[in-house]
Amino acid sequence: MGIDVIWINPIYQSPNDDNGYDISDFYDIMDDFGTMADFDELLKEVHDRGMKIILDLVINHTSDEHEWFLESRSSKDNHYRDFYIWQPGKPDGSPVNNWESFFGGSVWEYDEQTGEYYMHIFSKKQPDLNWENPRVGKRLYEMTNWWLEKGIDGFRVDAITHIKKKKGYPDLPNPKNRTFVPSNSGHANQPGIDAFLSEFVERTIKNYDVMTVGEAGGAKFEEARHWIGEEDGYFNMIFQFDHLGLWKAKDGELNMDELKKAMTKWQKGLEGQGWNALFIENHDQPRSVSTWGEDNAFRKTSAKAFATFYFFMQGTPFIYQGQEIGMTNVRFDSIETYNDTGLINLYEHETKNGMSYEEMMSYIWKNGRDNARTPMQWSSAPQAGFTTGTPWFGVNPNYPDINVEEAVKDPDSILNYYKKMIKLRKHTPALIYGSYELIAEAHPHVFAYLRLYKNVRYAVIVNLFNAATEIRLSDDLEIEELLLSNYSLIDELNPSMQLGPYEARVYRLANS
Ligand code: TEU
Repeated sequence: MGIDVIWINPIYQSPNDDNGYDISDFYDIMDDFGTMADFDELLKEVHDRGMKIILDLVINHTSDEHEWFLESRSSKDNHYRDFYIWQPGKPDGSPVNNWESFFGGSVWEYDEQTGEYYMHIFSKKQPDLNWENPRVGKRLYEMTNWWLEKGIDGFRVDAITHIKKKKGYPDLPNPKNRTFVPSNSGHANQPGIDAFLSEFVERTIKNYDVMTVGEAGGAKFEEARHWIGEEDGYFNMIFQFDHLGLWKAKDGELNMDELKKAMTKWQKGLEGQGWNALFIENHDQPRSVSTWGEDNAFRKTSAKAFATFYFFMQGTPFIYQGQEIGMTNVRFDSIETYNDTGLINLYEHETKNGMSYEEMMSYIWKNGRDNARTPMQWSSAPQAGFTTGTPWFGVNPNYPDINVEEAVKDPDSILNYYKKMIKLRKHTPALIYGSYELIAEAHPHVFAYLRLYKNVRYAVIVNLFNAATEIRLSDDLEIEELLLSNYSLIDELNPSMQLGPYEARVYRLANS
């Protein structure tokens, strides 16, 4: 495709309660994925091709099957007890506070053995590490450096905004009188997190020439410089989530106003200060073509439109596997078929509280993380060519039509469009280094921006809706050349443009 870096989701030893984000041995590879020798070979082969590999670094929690936790839970005076967050319950024996886990229910799990609760902001098989204990940090630095010494090229740092918890674990305001309340304000981006982060960075990644991207849910834009400042930020980039979910607004319609605001805020705000991580999909989100775009008649066109929209902004674009062939959401009939521990907890909780099976399944079909986790569709062979055995999770039944083999052959495919985008970006300094300027700000359907570098100018113009529309470029923007489009027959150089549904164009403009 022309990509430079591969980010692999966790492949460490894990009982796989949360797709490998529950690590039981940081120094070993999960059996399903092979051995350390296989990993070393992969690393070498990737490097031989001039590419790089970054791994997930999961240091907010471990698996409950990690030896530290096995020791920790064994007795109150064990050397590892304070590696995790243990608290007695309330006097009536109920959980320590009203914080709700991301995956449903309390963040506290009672442990018979020692009669105390441990904290887990994700599944109960993912106990949170106690970063207040300096010995935890030491062991994590050691492990991180071990991987860096091996020669990997960096990390995507998981859930890193959550490592500091609010002191004393107080109950959170609960105006709706729920059993548990969403608990971000107890553990996302808490004061004091900076001390943990600076030491971590000082002792590990700062000493290596690597690339890092922090998953920073809850990080405030105003504090972006701490996170990713060019000079002394913790990471090179962060994943922020301001733009996600905006397709849920207004009866499922895209909220253009908010989208323009969210993207532009980060684009303008980081200019000259730091670098954005650009993405519209990952393993925690439903498929973009099904949510932001349209996955039937306009699947190809809308996938390309949303690709164009984010790909030419300032920052490093990430592509999630399958996005490049327009893989779609999936509808499995039965909850039994699903895998995501968060979804299954939610299903149990909501159906117990009276939500109907149909309502629940349509929620899952639309929002579930498993939408993005069906096996990669390589070909029209059984199981989409992913395996000759039984795959770990159901294949999307649309694989005979949507697969890599097909996409490679079709000059008009989404895959070939991505290749063109990558090539164009790589060869156009303005699309890498240029500043960003939103244009047609008030247009309800078109997302348009300029990239400006020295006196060179480019315009990216995308109709993000399923209806034709028009737009007129202002007179000072003189079109010179159409560089890319997802439509074939267009009037190339007219400043008054008729745009078809999901039509996208990239132009080079006359120099300013
Ligand atoms: O996701 C973390 C996560 O869900 C939060 O950081 C959230 O996105 C954010 O706070 C929104 O406010 C990561 C992984 O991507 C996910 O797959 C794992 O399940 C999770 O961590 C636990 O390791």
